Amino acid sequence: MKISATDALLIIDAQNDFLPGGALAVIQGDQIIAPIKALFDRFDHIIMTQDWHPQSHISFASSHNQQPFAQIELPYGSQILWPDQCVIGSSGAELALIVDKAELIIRKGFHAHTDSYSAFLEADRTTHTGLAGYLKERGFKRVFLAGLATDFCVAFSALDAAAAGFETFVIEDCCRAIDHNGSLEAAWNKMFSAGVQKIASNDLR
Ligand code: VGL
Repeated sequence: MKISATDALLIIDAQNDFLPGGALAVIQGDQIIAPIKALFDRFDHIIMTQDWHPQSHISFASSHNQQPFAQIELPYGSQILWPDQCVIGSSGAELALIVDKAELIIRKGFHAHTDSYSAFLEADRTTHTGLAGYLKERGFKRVFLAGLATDFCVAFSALDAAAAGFETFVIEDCCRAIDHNGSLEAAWNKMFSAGVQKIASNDLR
């Protein structure tokens, strides 16, 4: 597949807390770094996201006296509770991948009472991050996703990218999953149903 000037590479949450040793370490999360770096020269346009939570964020188990991975009902729906991670200003929240060429770094999950796996729409499904408008205004047609984690922030972002009208691809070898209770398979099923395509970085020229 040939990359064109109207394609954007969207790198999701490549942050220290999601790498081995981090607060919510994704198994083999560090193995995405090399294949993503190999794509830097191939894409003209790179955009990144950064999870950016205030202390005592609503998605933190510690905010509810619960254990990580418990699930609770919130006004906007069901929420899995996570270890404290990507706290604003912490080293865990720092990007593990410095991309000089990145044209935009969009932060998400900064509202204390709403989580945001997606780079486009927060968990209330009504608050927009502005990313769809940004991509449209700049004339991008296709979005290629890489990052962490396949079954949460990557999948939610891919689904919303497709819903916003972008042709959407997930570069599988540039992602790793949390895979909690079958979440990886469920995420792929949802993505395929929505027309999201799975590709390998080797497919890109
Ligand atoms: C993520 C769980 C909680 C992710 C972020 O980046 O996929 N997953 N926060």
